[in-house]
Amino acid sequence: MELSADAIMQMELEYGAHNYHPLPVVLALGKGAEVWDVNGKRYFDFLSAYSAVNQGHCHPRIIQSLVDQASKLTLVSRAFYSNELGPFEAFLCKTFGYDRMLPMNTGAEAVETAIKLCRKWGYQTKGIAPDKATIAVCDGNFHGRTTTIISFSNDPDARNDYGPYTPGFISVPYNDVASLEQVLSQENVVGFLVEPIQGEAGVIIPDDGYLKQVRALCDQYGVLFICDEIQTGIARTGRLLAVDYEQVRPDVLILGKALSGGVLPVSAVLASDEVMLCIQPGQHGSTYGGNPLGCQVAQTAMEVVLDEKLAENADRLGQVFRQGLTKIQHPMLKAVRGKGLLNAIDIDPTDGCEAWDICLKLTENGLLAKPTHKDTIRLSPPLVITDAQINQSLTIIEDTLKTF
Ligand code: IF1
Repeated sequence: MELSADAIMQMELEYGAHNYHPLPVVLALGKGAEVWDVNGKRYFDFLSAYSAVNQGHCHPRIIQSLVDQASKLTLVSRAFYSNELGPFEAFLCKTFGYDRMLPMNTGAEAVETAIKLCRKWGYQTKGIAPDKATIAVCDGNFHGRTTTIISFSNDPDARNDYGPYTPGFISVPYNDVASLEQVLSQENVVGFLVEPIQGEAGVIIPDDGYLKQVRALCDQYGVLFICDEIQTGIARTGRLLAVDYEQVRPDVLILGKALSGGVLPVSAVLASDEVMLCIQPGQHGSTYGGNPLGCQVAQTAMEVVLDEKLAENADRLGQVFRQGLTKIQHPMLKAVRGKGLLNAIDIDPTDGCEAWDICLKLTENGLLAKPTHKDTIRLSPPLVITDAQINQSLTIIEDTLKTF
């Protein structure tokens, strides 16, 4: 007997940690840009699991690769070779133009790997004094939830009461070249970790040229440009990588989420020989990192992105979507911004109604979206969404706003 939505939500209330506050919808099925709840109600998914489902829910090619590999070999650990990892490493390095790739699982693990790699490079190549390596980060950053990563967060929810914190990080204002130069010019700075667009901060897009200037400053001061494309990468912003808009190439590229099409966690760090080979056998690892099942799924997920030209689709439909949003005349709709299909709207709370209330109403009207912070709603559908679905979604958003 199928459990009701209320029964399922009650079970989470009773038995689960309360580390999230989900919208009251219980999903059971997904296909492309659409998901269905346990009562068979259909929704357009405008969160895409925070950009992990760029290829659409349960993409047939990706699922087929999962099913085929799952009955062959899923995990052998890195104590042995598997027939899937080498080819996947070569594929990813050739696709993104790097010498080497280190496979991990979650985004946070890949960020931690990039931090360790950068520090190791600093000591071994830049001759930084022991335990003095410093990495610059940005105010408003979100790079994951581990203790080291939240140590350099300035979001109280992410950081408070988790001390003592990992030292060795210095935070600069995002999109501020002068402040960045002031820090990168200091001794012991080995890296700059940055999102090309700040996702959780509310889809904050830096000025044109910012990333080019980051690249130039990192070259000038011998600092590694570490780019977190976990949310912005894999075609989400209308290019394969968000940094492609400025034709800059980070020294360390971090991928995750849609790298494996929302099927199972696969993340990766890409770098040059000079940087990556600072880590010797036994100095870093992971039980599931590089497992053959994840390699097969991720390679297929990437092939889907390339074959179906999802970056081009995101670029074109993102413009259609933002044009449609800007045509909506409503006093609560304060601002529209985004690149490709990574978009957000700012809501002007009115009569006690705020972004959360609008998201509740959107859910009732068949569109799932969630506020990133109090007054910003992220609107990021799977990149396989069609023109018709975008237009239907714009109508839902407009009709919903009109009820406030
Ligand atoms: C949550 C949002 C939060 C990320 C970037 C690394 C990671 C993420 C740029 C870590 C993960 C997720 C985590 C999830 C909600 C979502 C998120 F920004 F996408 F909206 F939290 F800020 N770098 N982002 O966005 O990857 O370890 O999760 O695989 O933690 O609530 P992960």
